[in-house]
Amino acid sequence: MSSIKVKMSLMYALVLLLPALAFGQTVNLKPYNLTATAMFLQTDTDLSGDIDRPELDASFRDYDTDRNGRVSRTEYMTYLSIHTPSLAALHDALFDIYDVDNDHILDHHDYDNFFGLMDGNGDGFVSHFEYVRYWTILLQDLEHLHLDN
Ligand SMILES: [Ca+2]
Ligand SMILES: [Ca+2]
Ligand SMILES: [Ca+2]
Ligand SMILES: [Ca+2]
Repeated sequence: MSSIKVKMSLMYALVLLLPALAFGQTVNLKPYNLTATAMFLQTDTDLSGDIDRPELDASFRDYDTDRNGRVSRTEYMTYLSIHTPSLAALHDALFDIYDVDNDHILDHHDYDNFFGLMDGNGDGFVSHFEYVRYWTILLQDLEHLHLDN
């Protein structure tokens, strides 16, 4: 299968996933590699097959409701409690992971650090493989916060 065809079929999977997220129903994030792939495709807006720093920055921009260039915990949680209320505990934990200096605000250096965590080979790009590997482990580690019993 060509990579374009793979991308198209993944886009289809993403479209199927989105309504559940949008309406805040109970969300099953398994299998994690598919969830991570859907997130990757949302972030890789130019479909280049990897995520660069501007794309990572842009992925956080929606949360910045007062447009001051920084994302406070309140902005982040307010935005996500509207879109995915059933995942509040997960999002709260993710904010702590993003917020490396623990000042409750997401800033440029927080994104630098997070990008570095995902960019396994340090070449300045987060490949699909690197992204899915990172997020699959992360979603597994945080399973107790989002998995229905
Ligand atoms: Ca890209
Ligand atoms: Ca802000
Ligand atoms: Ca911070
Ligand atoms: Ca890389």
